[in-house]
Amino acid sequence: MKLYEWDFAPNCRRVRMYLIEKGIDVPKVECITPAIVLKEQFAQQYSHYMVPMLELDDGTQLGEALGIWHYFEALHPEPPLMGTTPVEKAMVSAWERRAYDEGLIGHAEIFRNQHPNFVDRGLPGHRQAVPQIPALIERGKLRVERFHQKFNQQLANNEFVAGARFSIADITMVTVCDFGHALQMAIPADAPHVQRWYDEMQKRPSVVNSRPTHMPDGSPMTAAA
Ligand SMILES: N[C@@H](CCC(=O)N[C@@H](CS)C(=O)NCC(=O)O)C(=O)O
Repeated sequence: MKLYEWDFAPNCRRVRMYLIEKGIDVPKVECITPAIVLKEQFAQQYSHYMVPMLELDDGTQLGEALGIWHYFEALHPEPPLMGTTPVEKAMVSAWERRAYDEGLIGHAEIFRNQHPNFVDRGLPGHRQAVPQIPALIERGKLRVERFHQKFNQQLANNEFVAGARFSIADITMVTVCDFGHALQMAIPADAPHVQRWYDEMQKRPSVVNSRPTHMPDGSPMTAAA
């Protein structure tokens, strides 16, 4: 089994943090070149052309962080990270999806539409040119503002993102906050409950040990304050 990934990529971190929480060790293959393009060999091998991708020993390729989580959750149910009761499972899925759609994609809109290495690569997973759209940078910022307000409200009444237990919703949310830090977008001062939760998260080895080591340009990554 091998996990194909890119150290900086937020979606790869979602899987790394999950694996550490579960205590599962999977050999990793770094797939990015210094020009911040996925290696040609990986592109030849995997038609979806995105990381993370988990390749099983029989050659089966599992894509999407969510798909990879489901695979491991079925094999290793303890500790549960995707909920146990019907209500808990629904809440975890909903809050994880909100963190992804509103937080991760909001930041990705800013990152991909402004980074000089992503000219004509406005979306991941395409080998044909996809132009950057500068207007999406401003829209991404609005999306991120609304995301922090929504999660601040949720965390005012809950210890963890989806309720009383740490879950994949927290994993995606940590990833989003640190992606924001890399883009120099701190947790806003008017989101104190997000900041309280974020500070608590720093006590988890999975958070500390899954952090990317380098920015896309190769400079060392610093921890958020
Ligand atoms: N929906 C996918 C998204 C995967 C994705 O967007 N991966 C990005 C890295 S975060 C990627 O492969 N980027 C390669 C590129 O931009 O060329 C998931 O949740 O795993």
